[in-house]
Amino acid sequence: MGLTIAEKIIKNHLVTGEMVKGTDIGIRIDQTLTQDATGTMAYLEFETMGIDRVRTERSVAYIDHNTLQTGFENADDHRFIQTVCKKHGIYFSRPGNGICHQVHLERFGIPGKTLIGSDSHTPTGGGIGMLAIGAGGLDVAVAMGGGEYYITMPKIVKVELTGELQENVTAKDIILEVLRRMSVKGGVGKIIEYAGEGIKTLSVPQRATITNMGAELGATTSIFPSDENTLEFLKAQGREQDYTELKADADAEYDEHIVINLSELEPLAACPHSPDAVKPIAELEGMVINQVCIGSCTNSSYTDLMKVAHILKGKTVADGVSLAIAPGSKQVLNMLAENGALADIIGSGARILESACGPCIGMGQSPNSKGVSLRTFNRNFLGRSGTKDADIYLVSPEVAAVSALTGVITDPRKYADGYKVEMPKHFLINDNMIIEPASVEEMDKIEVLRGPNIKEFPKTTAMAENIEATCSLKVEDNITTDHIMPAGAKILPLRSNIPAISEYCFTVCDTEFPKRAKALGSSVIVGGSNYGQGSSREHAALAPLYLGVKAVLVKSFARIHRANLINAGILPLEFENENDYDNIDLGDHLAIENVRGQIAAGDTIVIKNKSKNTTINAKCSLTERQKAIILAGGLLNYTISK
Ligand code: MIC
Ligand code: SF4
Repeated sequence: MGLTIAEKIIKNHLVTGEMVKGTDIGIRIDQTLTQDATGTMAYLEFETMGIDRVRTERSVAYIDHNTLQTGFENADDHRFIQTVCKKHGIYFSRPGNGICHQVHLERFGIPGKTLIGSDSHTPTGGGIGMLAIGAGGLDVAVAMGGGEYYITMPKIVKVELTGELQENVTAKDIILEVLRRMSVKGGVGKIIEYAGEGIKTLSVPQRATITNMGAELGATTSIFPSDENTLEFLKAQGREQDYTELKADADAEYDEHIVINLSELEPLAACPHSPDAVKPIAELEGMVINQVCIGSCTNSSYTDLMKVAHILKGKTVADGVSLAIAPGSKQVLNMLAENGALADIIGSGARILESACGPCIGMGQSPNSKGVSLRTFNRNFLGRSGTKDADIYLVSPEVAAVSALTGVITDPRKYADGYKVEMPKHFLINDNMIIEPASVEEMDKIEVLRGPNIKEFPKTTAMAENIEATCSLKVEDNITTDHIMPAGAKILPLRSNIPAISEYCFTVCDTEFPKRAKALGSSVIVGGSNYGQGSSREHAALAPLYLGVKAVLVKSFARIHRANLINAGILPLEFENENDYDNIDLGDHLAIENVRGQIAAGDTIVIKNKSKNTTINAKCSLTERQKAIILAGGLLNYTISK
């Protein structure tokens, strides 16, 4: 039987297990990336492991999230990461150099290699044919130390693209269509592989838009073949030597098959508050908007912004609209500056932001009360923009730019004029914002600088014999990590301070939660399906850990968050019978007797609801390794003990 692209890469990197779907495998990791909001913790964890120098082919740390410096915290964290990198063999991308995924694609991504990153949009690398997976910081720390990365061997979905996009219908509309069809949980346990004649019409940046937002499907990752377009991109980045061809075998077998005819696609938008609430722009046309934001790791490439500049040239942003634009990288911004496109953007009245995540993670540009904001980003979860009652629509740069001019949601096909952005033959290459690590001889001389905001990784203890706990929170389906551990300009600076950041845990849903959980001392969170979707932030597990949460009992989990709970030593439980969700209420007293024995014995954990005098069975399908991690009180304890 032939292999798919993902299977070929996995086969080449397989260390533990066999490529049998649904079973656990350990793969060798060639490259890692971190960003600053998850990186501080990841490097603290790396330091705790006591390894001198990273054992990957390439590890890069980016500063792109926490760039709004309203106090000493973020600058201190940047300095900490910079010095850790210098000492331990990690490349450091300075603030201003751009968003991790965009820069990694431009300067480091290599087809056929494995990459894990402490950011859920790491699958952006799939656009260049990498097996690129988002993970918790601790998993990335372990991979930097040369450890394998464990995943459940995913099913493979073939998304076959036929036809060709009409003018002003874009790669963003392709991924929105996939989201419309598959939903935010449709990708769990799956890799999405793109194939078909239509992919030949898509450049690497367009493919990266698609694989980037594949994170919103809950998928393990998404991947495109590496072909002539990949070669063209790598050549233009001066990295022709990194090219290898990658394609699926003709007789490769897939678990699902979806066909999308690009010629029939129309401009789409994801409506509030979920990336899969997709509607045609035609249905939303005429809606008055207050803000437009263009940028993020989904849509901030050179080609995206050249198109935006073309649309804005000689025009003025509508009276009632604030247009903010954050180019994805210094390379993009520099090229726009050199060729004059930046002048066209500025001339229209757009507000130019630095090359960073910015408004995508609520770092500035929160919309007005009840504001309508069109964003080229990938997530529109409630409150993420910083304004809880704002409505965020996720759209393509084309929809965003034309709507910024008209002041209402507008179908960009009306603005079609035949203009096509040419892929540059040579991108502007200047890696002066990437600092190389110290040599092996010099590394001992480097002092790691820590600011007062940096607190230690919370210490965990081995799992107790019994759990006695109270239900401290009951939440619905599709809870995101933005609910569990909100981000934004006020909270993000506390990412390296678990005691302080824990005060905000779940406050989007229930402002009393942190106080209540702490007072209870030992508690359980109950939730619905797809619990923990969204980001890779391990803080969504570390803050509950700090607040005394011992287990999370839900209908189903999102992949990265479940892994983060296990890494933190919190027991991830799923109702065997989903109706039991109704049999637990806030404040119920729960008991799991002989929990260590139950975990070791098998898949079912019996929970006694002492308040209702009932018994609930929960699934706890852990691999032997995961059992050992949970029993040890988390991955860090487990790794150190090994
Ligand atoms: C996000 O887009 O939600 C983030 C912010 O990039 C997160 C990482 C984080 O919370 O630091 C992610 O996607 O993993
Ligand atoms: Fe940054 Fe937004 Fe991309 Fe997350 S999704 S990495 S916050 S740009």
